[in-house]
Amino acid sequence: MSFRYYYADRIREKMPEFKGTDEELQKSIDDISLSYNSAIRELETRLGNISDDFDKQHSYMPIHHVQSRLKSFDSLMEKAFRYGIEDPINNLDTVKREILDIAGIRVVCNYEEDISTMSKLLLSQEDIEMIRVKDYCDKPKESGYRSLHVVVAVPVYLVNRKKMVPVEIQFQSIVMNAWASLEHELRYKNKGELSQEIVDTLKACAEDLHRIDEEMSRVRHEVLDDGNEYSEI
Ligand code: 0O2
Repeated sequence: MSFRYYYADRIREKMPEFKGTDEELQKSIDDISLSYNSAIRELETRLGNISDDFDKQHSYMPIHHVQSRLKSFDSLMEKAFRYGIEDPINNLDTVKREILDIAGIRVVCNYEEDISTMSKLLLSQEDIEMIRVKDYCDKPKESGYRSLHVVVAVPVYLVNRKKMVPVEIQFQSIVMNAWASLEHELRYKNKGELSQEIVDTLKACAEDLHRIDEEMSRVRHEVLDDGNEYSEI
């Protein structure tokens, strides 16, 4: 996992409108880094534990790999403006309340069916609160993007307090992740702008890949039916 910390002097340079002292700014942003990085670590541990236990019981690991990130401060402020939060640097409590993907985890599963297995197992933990679900597997985005987005609040225990911290978890299959990574890279390289022809081609690729995802899953079941003991939970 990669921890990211925010630095008051760098933020102050870009956002001189912050009304407090450098120490006050550092204190608020330290609080964000600490809480959200801890929440990411907590969830990564839980996902690892579930995956290990699942492997023990079924000789199969549904998770291929996990990526995580703390949103960059620039991108957090840009999103806050987009959400209509006025003067976000001086209203960090509102930013924390409204922006739910400050901490993000991407759980890349082998097959599409593993997405529901893993998300259900995680959400069945009694101290995890579900805040929001966006199912782009069932209803892909206009671009062709597929993924299950779940925002949860996870308890984080600090020196003398417990905080519930929101984290956005994106559950994807390897195939969904391959498309999203390449499409993101192409869009980013082109500063967010792609011609309609390219957009249409990428959407067609997403649909082709979805068929491949389903076919791989079908093949998997054929192989499993041939004697492997694993059965779905
Ligand atoms: P990053 O770098 O991943 O953080 P928003 O659209 O951000 O105003 P919301 O509700 O967060 O509001 O959006 P959504 O669509 O539920 O989730 C946004 C995230 O999903 C994006 O994060 C991407 O990671 C991913 N995503 C959504 N649509 C697409 C898509 O068409 N292509 C790809 N490759 N990824 C997508 P950010 O914030 O863009 O960036």
